[in-house]
Amino acid sequence: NAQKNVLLTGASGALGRMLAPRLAAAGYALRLSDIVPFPDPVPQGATFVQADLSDAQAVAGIMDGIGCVLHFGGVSLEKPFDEILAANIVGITNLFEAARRQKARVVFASSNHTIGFYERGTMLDTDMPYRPDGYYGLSKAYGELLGRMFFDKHGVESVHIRIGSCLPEPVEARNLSTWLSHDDLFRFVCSAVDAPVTGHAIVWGASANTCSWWEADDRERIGYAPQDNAEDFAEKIASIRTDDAITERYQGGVFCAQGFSRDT
Ligand code: 15L
Repeated sequence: NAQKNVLLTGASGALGRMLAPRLAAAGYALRLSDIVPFPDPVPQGATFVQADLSDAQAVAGIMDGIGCVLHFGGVSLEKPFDEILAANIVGITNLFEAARRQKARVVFASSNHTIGFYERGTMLDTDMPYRPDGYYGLSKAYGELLGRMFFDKHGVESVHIRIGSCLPEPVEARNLSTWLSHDDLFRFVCSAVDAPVTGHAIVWGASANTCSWWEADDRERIGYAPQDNAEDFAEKIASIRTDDAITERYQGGVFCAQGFSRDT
């Protein structure tokens, strides 16, 4: 694993803190970055650099010498557009510009909120039209399309993981279809770093869930095979639902209901 220097943005977030020690222990030459300090002891062999993704010069700095960036930084929830614009849209644009100069691969923590307005139970392939459920989901769709353009125009490789719900354990009925275990995310991220060739790839970031809504994607190119299954927790969670009709109707759940004003 020593051949590529790996940068993890968003290292201080929930998934960053889970991935950082595992990546370091697996032997990756690891640089961590976030807009806020790293709250845990920095794993042995890793370094931490504080940086704001909306600052192009700072992003160029943290990308110096990097062969693959795991982009988990930015805003992870629905927020007013100006916050999404700076952290997610300007942020990932700065990152791809730096990746082009470095000839680095980008692995992007995209989201199911790119397709949140498909109804639950509708089976989806990753090449179906985007149906973002807010500015957050729209910013993730922008990231995926930015990757498409940077590959077609500049040959920059990127792997976009459309993460469902990455939690230690599934906690509600929706997670029977959306759960991604921590182990499966870690395995996936390693495959995305190590794969010899990826081109521009979009993959569902979900475990091998019996009740999945998500089908064809580019996983064969990455060599990704999830091993966990939310069904193992069905007894505990199958009856845990909200009492909101919009939340329960759509794949994106509560993100769809936030600020919803269409006459249905
Ligand atoms: C996301 O994109 C969020 O970052 C995360 O907090 C969860 O809400 C997840 O989606 C989900 O849809 O469960």
